[in-house]
Amino acid sequence: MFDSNDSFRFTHALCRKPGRSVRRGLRQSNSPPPDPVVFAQEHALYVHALCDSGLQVTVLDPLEPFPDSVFVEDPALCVGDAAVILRPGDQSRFDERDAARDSLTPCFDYVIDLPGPGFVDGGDILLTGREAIAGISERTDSAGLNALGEILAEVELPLREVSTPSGILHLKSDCGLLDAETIFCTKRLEDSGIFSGYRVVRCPPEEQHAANVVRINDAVLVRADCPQTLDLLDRQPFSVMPIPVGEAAKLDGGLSCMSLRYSVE
Ligand code: CIR
Repeated sequence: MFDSNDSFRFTHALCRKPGRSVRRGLRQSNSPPPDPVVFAQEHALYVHALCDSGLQVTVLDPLEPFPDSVFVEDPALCVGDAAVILRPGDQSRFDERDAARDSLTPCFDYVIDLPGPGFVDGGDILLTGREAIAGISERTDSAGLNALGEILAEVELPLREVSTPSGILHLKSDCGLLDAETIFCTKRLEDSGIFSGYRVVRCPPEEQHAANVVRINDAVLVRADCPQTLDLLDRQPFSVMPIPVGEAAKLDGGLSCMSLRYSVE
């Protein structure tokens, strides 16, 4: 059964190094592609921070045929002692699910394939202390969320379907969990009303790209290039770890998407 602490207390994480092909990753803007060497350096700092926050981290080798495979959060969802293998909504990423299944099978008691025909990206699922908030987006549809809801019901975790406002790639591009009942998010996401009933800390308007924070045990990972956010979260009861993610950001990636966090009893 899902416990509210499972939303931010973890013992392990799984990451995958970016490959040379990361240059060809999906991106919404015409910004220059990421530099694979700098991306690898930033990724190493990210892994280091996960270790510093108390996690035992498995770092998988690059998967060159899949330019976006560094973003391991999208093809799988870890909930308690189960891993759900999702159905990524962009065709170029769909078969990342096979690699996700291979790497998660040794780590989990239960590995469950999300049945088709729908699609779900992990970036659209925010696990709080009491539910999975699941955003319909360009990558995630109702059929996928209905199937996921049935799986999560087995661990007594309700799934609540919401709309990711248009222009936002994934629900979690604009939010992150600070504790089981507190969400950090942009004004546009707060204004959509989906977090009513939660405590909300609003991201500084000049730093909307900082919203995707990741709480891990007694630390929170925050983008290093967002001074107002670092300052704001420094006043909360956890330590703040600034992490450079400039290259991931060129592919619309952030902090949560580069790891799958889970707990082993
Ligand atoms: C993509 O478009 O799928 C990747 N370039 C970025 C994925 C980022 N994932 C996430 O925020 N969960």
